[in-house]
Parts: sequence; C-alpha cells; structure tokens
Amino acid sequence: MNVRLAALALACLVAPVAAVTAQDHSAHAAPAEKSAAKLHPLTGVIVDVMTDKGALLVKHDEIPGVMRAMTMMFRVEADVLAKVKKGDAIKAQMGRNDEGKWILRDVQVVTK
Ligand SMILES: [Cu+2]
Repeated sequence: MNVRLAALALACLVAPVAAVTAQDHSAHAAPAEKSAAKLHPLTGVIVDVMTDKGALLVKHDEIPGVMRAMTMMFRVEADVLAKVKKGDAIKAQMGRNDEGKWILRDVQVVTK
C-alpha cells in the first residue's frame, strides 16, 4: 500500500466518527447554551393555567429592554402546571425553546 492510499483509508475510517461526534454535540449542547444565554427575569400574575396546551397565560411586568408589560402565553414543564393556580403572583426566567416559543423556567409562586 502506498502512502496516498493509506491516508485515504485512514480518512475514511476517521471522518464518519468525527461527523457523528459533531452532530451529537450540536443536538445536545447547543440549544441549552442558546436558551440559557437568553433568559430574562420575569415577574407577573397567572391569568390562566392552560393544561391542555402545556402553558400558562401570564400578565407580566415590563422586562426592560426586552418586552413591554403584557398578557401572553408561556410553555412550561408539567410539574409547573400542577403547582400553580390562576391568580398566583410568580417570578420566573423567560426564554425561548428550540422552536422559538416563549417558555418560563424556575417558576416560583411569590406571596404578595
Ligand atoms: Cu410578553
């Protein structure tokens, strides 16, 4: 086997492994890094618990430089839906999921 063929054979062995590793990295690490970088502290009041949509309707205060005060829907995890109710004052971290939908993380009910 000459040197060129050996290099070619090596490239064929290495390249597919490298490609899979790169894909794995982007699939798992990138979205978390992206959304974590875009979280903003939010305060507001729950207007409705939309269990069927996996979301909360929240009347939130202004988020300076990001969003004016408004009432809008946020996707949340199922355990959050179970622990909150209409009228609860909350604080949370606002961000977007991989589909660009608004989400809330670290939702905490605050006593008025
Ligand atoms: Cu908003």
